[in-house]
Amino acid sequence: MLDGLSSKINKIFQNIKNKGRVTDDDIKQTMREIRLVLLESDVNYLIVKDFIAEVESEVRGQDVLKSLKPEHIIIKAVNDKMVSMLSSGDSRVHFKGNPSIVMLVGLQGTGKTTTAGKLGALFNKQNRRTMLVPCDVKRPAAYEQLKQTAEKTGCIFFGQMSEDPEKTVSDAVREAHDKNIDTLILDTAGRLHIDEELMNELSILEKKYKPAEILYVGDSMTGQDAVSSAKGFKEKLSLTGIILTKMDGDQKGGAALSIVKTTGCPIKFICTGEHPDKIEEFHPERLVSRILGMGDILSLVEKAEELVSKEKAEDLEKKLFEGRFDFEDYLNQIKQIKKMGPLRDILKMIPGMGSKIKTTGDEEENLKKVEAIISSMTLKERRNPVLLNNRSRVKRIASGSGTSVAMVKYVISQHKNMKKMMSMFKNKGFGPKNFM
Ligand SMILES: Nc1nc2c(ncn2[C@@H]2O[C@H](COP(=O)(O)OP(=O)(O)OP(=O)(O)O)[C@@H](O)[C@H]2O)c(=O)[nH]1
Ligand SMILES: [Mg+2]
Repeated sequence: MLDGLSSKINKIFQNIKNKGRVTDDDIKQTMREIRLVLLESDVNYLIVKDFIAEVESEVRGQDVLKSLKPEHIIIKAVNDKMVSMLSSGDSRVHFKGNPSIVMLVGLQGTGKTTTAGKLGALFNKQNRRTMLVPCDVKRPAAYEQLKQTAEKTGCIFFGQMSEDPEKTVSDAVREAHDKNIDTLILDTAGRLHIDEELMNELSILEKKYKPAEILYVGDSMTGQDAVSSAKGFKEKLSLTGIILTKMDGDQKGGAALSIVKTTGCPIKFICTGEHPDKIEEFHPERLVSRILGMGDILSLVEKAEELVSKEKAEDLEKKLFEGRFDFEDYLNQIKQIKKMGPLRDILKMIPGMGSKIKTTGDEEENLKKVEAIISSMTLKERRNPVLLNNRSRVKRIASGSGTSVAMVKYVISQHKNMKKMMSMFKNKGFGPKNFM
């Protein structure tokens, strides 16, 4: 996500770091470079202008020329101003009304229908009962698409669509009352351009049903087009927030960085893929720390906490240091890592890694192979790796896991090395505490 922007900004920071003290010219040059990177990332030029002016005034106010660590002052100023550029009011969803109605609006193909399912699944996890309501009468296939989306995401689907969206919603509200459904997500029609007919249709729904949330769904890959159409929707409807989709593409970041300032609406969610769980609540400070290569340690910790209990982690640490870490533990670790999602997503969240690590997908493949190899060991072998100093066992594991003898030997030697390293630490008087 926003990798290009991230690596360019990091290069600028690295240049200042290498300088030590900075001169007035260095600051000017740095501001020019940041300006260029933002413009190249398709951020609106007026927003860039204000942003640079604010960062520069902040940096100079901190007496950056006398500082021994000027890069800290500059990074902090960029960080703070970017967070404020991405913040506007409250980015939580506010449910109100019975049922609470969440209306999704946006141009054609931006991801409304897909997002309706993702949001419904997310709301259901928060103990709500969500029904998806088809309000797109324009495109004949839209009904079926939403129906399938509902099935995929475990949402209830409202099947009695009428020719008139107003009647559809009124029937859906009645059904919600009958079936104890507390949340409706309206999947509205898209258009290639903003037009009267669509806006009238949406305005009528807004006036009549007063949705708790009207969320504009914008395709971040379209950059400034997403921003200008958001502005168009905002003029006709009381948008309460923005959802940016397709943040997984190699888009430049312009949409994310301009849309809040342009519309005055908070971004509430970002979507990073087609899969139903590729939706995240939006936290400006987290996105900025990802862009600035400081990692997203909070998201990482949250993810890890969901999966590993504290006791389990401590237990594992003890085993490692006492040299009792066998293949059974190894396998458990691999399973935990896989549960956290693709390896490259995890690596990016680690501070300092973001801009440096280019993952190729090989890691993922290797992890799968290692898992297959350990799975092909007997429980006895896993618990007692010494047994693996045996050619026929190694051969059996290689054919059982569909890998090679060399690969099996490699995994065994890696495990040995790890144990050796840990016992070295132990002998030098290190213990788990030194690493906390
Ligand atoms: N990569 C990626 N693709 C997405 C994301 N969200 C949606 N898509 C894809 O974008 C395409 C359009 O999505 P839809 O949900 O049909 O868009 P829509 O706004 O409902 O389109 P209309 O109903 O025609 O206006 C589909 O192929 C989706 O799979 C995302 O976050 N990442
Ligand atoms: Mg749709």
